[in-house]
Amino acid sequence: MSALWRPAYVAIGSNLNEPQARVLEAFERLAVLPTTRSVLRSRLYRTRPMGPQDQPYFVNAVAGLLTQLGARELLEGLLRTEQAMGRNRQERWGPRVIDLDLVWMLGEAIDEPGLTVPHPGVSTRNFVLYPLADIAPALAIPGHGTVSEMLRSAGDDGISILD
Ligand code: A4P
Ligand code: MG
Repeated sequence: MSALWRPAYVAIGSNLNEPQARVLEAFERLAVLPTTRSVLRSRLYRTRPMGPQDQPYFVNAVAGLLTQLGARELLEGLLRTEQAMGRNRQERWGPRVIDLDLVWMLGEAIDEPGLTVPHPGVSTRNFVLYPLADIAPALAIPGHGTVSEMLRSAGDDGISILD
């Protein structure tokens, strides 16, 4: 018997090497992870960098997946995808070709070295909350309320819709 299909949300960010194309490529790659389907795609947003300001603006988006993978297996798939797309880790919060963060997964509350779910940045980062609100406005993060509520306090500073 196969495992349950569970919803999971993955935040996508890029600010190097044609970021808009990299985000679209990431959507495609997420859709072909093992035992995983891509169900929803947010709009794409142009966002001011959080962290060092001497780097290009980011393009951010969120993918809504259904997957039979566990959280750790999905994280491994995200890290492999980052590597396949040429990510090399350097400066914290520095520029990157692609960053894939597991934002939330049904039934998972994990706080371990190497994996925290829900992702701790989600409640304050408007570059995650705006795209997440496109596809999951009613999603509740324990201790923080719904995505719509978090969005109201995070505000829209430095963020615009890419057309
Ligand atoms: N890790 C732990 N939990 C998770 C999770 N839920 N999802 C671990 C994904 N990874 C998770 O990540 C370091 C390690 O986090 C991974 O190996 C994984 O085991 P990283 O992506 O290599 O490190 P980083 O990105 O340099 O640092 P950090 O603190 O994770 O940065 P963030 O939080 O990812 O932020 N500005 C804008 N406008 N848009 C952005 O997307 N992104 C960042 C990076 C900075 N500024 C930005 C944006
Ligand atoms: Mg990351």
